[in-house]
Amino acid sequence: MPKIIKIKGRQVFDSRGNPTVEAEVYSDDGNHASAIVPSGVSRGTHEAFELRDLENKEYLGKSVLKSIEIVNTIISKSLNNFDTFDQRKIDQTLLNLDGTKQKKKLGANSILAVSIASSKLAAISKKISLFKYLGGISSNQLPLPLMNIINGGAHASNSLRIQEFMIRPEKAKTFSEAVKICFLVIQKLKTLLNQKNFSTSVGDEGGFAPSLNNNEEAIEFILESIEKAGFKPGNEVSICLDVASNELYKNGKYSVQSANFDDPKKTIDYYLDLIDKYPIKSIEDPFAEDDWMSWARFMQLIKASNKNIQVVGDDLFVTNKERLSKGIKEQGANAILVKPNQIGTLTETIDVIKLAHKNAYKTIISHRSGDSEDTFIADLAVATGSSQIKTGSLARSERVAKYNRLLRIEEELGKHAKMANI
Ligand code: 2PG
Ligand code: MG
Repeated sequence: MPKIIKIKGRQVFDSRGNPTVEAEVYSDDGNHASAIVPSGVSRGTHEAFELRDLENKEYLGKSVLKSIEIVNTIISKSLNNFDTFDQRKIDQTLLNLDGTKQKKKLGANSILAVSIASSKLAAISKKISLFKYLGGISSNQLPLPLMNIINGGAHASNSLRIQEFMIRPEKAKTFSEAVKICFLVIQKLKTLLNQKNFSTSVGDEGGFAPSLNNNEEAIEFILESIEKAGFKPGNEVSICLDVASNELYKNGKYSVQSANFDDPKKTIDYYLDLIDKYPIKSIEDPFAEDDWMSWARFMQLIKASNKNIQVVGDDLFVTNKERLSKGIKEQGANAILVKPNQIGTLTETIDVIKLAHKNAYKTIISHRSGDSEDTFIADLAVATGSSQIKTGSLARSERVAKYNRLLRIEEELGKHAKMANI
């Protein structure tokens, strides 16, 4: 069994130009592997702790040098001589070293970089692809992309209330076909925006960030793009939203429709209207992270409507098993967004996915708005048989890198590759 002999941390930069952690793990068989941790901006308060040097004025309080020091000293020393194939033991040791609920001592960024890099190293030592190492030889399902093609909310400097307007190719038979469908819709959207003199510069996740007046206008543009690209809205290409409503919540009210705050009942009615009017198949974070009552009420109405709508918990669940268990009990959603850095170790991430699948919840593996060239989540999606991946638009290399990795995985699987269906 190869053993860990050295771990090295370094500060690198993410797609927003902010410092982040990279860890490199070396084993005694001569191999090494690295991982870069992403960072979100619309963060849930229940997420694991991201350690930054708030007092370091040189980097405006954003550097991660303390975290790098932790990787290079405490973590490196504690994992020395560990079996690289024993991911659970590696992660458990990291958890024990930290000892706090939200990983406040070492920082989830220090821990996750090492956790992920160790798994990549193990795959290299075994000379197999990462997705096969993580998921076993039967991993052969490619996820449907939830492609974010118009950016709003905290991800763009326009005034769109909803954060992400996405498309999902419902019937793609291969991953390459799925990407091609999204490409065609995006190209049409670009033409339509240009024709109406809207900006086609992009936001943090690569989607266009035009200064549209309201959510409906963005949806109408996407609808027209789907049709003009030659696809049937809803049937072949559906619209999916991430409201990221934590950002739009104050004193028990939501400003999802406009800058005015409405009570949750009105917000629920607004979503039901949108679903009635448009081919929307998935809504993420329609309510705030602790507004369990609105989530449950909404789910009841969705069920009663007999419409097959995916209701996704992101800030609600924060990739945390306890929060997901509560959601399952209270019937607050039917899908979970999975972001490894919300929880901090690979083992915990995989355990959450298992719990979700056991309870018939869909899983969507997700990037963060501040991301990097690291493509780990593409392999994770295939390894865990997750039906969807959310990793931005077909723009900005840190987003496209994940799609390109999935195209390579599909090629490697050859005739054994199959496409997820919803
Ligand atoms: C989200 C994510 C990713 P952030 O809300 O789903 O799209 O955004 O990384 O900013 O939390
Ligand atoms: Mg979200």
